[in-house]
Amino acid sequence: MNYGTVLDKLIDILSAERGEKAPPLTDGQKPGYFRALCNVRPPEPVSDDFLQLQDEYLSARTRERGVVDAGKLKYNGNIALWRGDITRLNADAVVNACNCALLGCFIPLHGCIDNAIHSAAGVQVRLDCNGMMNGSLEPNGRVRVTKGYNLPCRYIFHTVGPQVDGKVTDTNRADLKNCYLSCLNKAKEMGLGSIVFCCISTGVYGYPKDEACALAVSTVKDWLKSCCNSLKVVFNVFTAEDEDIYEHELA
Ligand code: AR6
Repeated sequence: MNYGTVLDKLIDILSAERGEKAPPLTDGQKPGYFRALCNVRPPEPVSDDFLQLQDEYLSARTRERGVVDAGKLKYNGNIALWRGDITRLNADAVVNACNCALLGCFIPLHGCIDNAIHSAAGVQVRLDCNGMMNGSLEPNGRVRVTKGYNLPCRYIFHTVGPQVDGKVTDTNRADLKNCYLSCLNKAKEMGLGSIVFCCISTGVYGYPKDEACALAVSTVKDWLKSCCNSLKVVFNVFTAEDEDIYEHELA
């Protein structure tokens, strides 16, 4: 599908907000330019016209990426492992790995999951987060919930993992464990049927991947055993390296 005209309008609206005029762009450059404008956009009110066009565009992009039904993955007990882009998963909740401002990633086209989720879901997510945070900072290991908007999932669970500087500390471990527990408890409280975890803290925040995986898997398994046996839990990995680590840990 050619989104040229829709993107022209969206880019014009966001450029005008910044007091700029968009440069001449090829059709190939427009999606990235629009995403970058959304990434840097402060959480200020936006017009209904913009939202209608944005939702038309982003929901079409979501369909194009190909929606994957979390309920149909291969489960071992209640747990499945899936490699791919989390913005394709249709589940009750997907977990986003955030920073403490909880407003998403402001770096244009950055490769983190926070950027991927906000960019695919729409500017409404930053607005909702801003409404909840109101300038405060989110402690590590908790969870905040927004709707999924143009993602296939119903809800986004926003959690802040620990940043590891050198050696993993006991506080880092407790914080990461609390990210998983807070999300699992919230899913149970909301009566959800499925939740997708990304590899929290193991990218920009530098938590060693194998240690984080061992903690994630043991925390989820223990929780399922003692608290709830009906929730489906998906471990979502993005890289081949993480897939190997999780396959080994889950075996
Ligand atoms: N789908 C699934 N997993 C992904 C995707 C995706 N589209 N993109 C990345 N990952 P990171 P952190 C994986 O760095 O370490 C942000 O800027 C990636 O391979 O996104 O918790 C926040 O705003 C890795 O396994 O999150 C914070 O400032 C995992 O997501 C900071 O990064 C987490 O990597 C948080 O750092």
